[in-house]
Amino acid sequence: TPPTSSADITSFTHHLAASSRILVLCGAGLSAASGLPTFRGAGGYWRTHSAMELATYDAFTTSPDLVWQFYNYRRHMALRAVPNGAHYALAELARKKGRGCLTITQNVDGLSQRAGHPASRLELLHGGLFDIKCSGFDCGYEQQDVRTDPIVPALEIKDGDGDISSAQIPLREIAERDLPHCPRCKTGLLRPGVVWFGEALPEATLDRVENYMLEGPIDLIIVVGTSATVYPAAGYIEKARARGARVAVFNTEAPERDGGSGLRRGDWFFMGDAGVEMPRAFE
Ligand code: BJW
Repeated sequence: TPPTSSADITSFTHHLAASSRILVLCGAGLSAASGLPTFRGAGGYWRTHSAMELATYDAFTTSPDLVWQFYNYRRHMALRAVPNGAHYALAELARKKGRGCLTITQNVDGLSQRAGHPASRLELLHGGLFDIKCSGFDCGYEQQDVRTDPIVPALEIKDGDGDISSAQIPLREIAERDLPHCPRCKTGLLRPGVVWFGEALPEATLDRVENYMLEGPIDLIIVVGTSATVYPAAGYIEKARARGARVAVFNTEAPERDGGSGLRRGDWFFMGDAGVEMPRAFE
């Protein structure tokens, strides 16, 4: 697929300006320019484990210390990272369009919020890295925006530790009693407030997205930095098409032409780093 030509950019700019109801779907590629790894592809490994395999409830029950080291590392990296041009471009679009733009993100890193994206126009489909909740079945304890790093002393990443995401460095063994425990029930382990495979997405969030969809036709869906392989998130592309939307994709790689999430005639495709391409296309 050829990168978008300048004529395409002009047609996109016009459509963007004329659109009164926009949906934006974000994925890990949005934060790639901020130095945070994506899930699939070369960067999607943490030590010898695929990020996909660690982001599961099964992994947490069998190796809570491994999974906590993975999330503690990602919290640490996300706190040090800064938003890039794409986060800022989307935050500005959201402010400019007001109720005429809704951003739905699969990302948990908090970078859109830190770029000043209005919270009322941002839906977090997969939770947040800085939310914690009790993993005990009947406790229900949860807390938002806990930025303590490390989350408990045993998980501290010291400067001399090197790159602990690399399998070259021996992984510390951490006793279960030193992992984060629930302050309410005292027995349950705390877990990150993110949505793992097989878990339900937050219902109120899904409702708000659904309501926005049903309030009227959608003029445009902007799809940025996502492989569009995880549902229900990926399904919003087709839902928006069905509500009349044209599709603009920002990605370093061309989506497969599989009919589903693939490109169609009339779509825009901006190939390259979203951190560079989005500010340019939004000018
Ligand atoms: C760049 C770039 C640069 C790189 N610039 N671009 C329908 C059909 C089939 C299956 C299902 C279905 N509905 C549900 C399912 C099951 C399942 C699912 O989707 N499976 C599929 C794999 C087939 N879904 C679920 O289980 C969901 N739950 C659910 O449906 O519950 C139902 C239920 C109801 C009631 C009760 C109980 C249950 C939950 C899904 C949760 C996903 N969780 C994760 C982990 C989150 C926590 C964490 O961060 O650790 O979410 S998995 C992981 O994938 C993470 C991401 O948000 C998500 C999506 O990945 P993303 O963002 O697209 O990243 P990548 O790496 O895949 O792609 C990056 C892209 O960026 C690439 O395209 C690059 O080219 C590009 N890129 N650099 C621009 N610089």
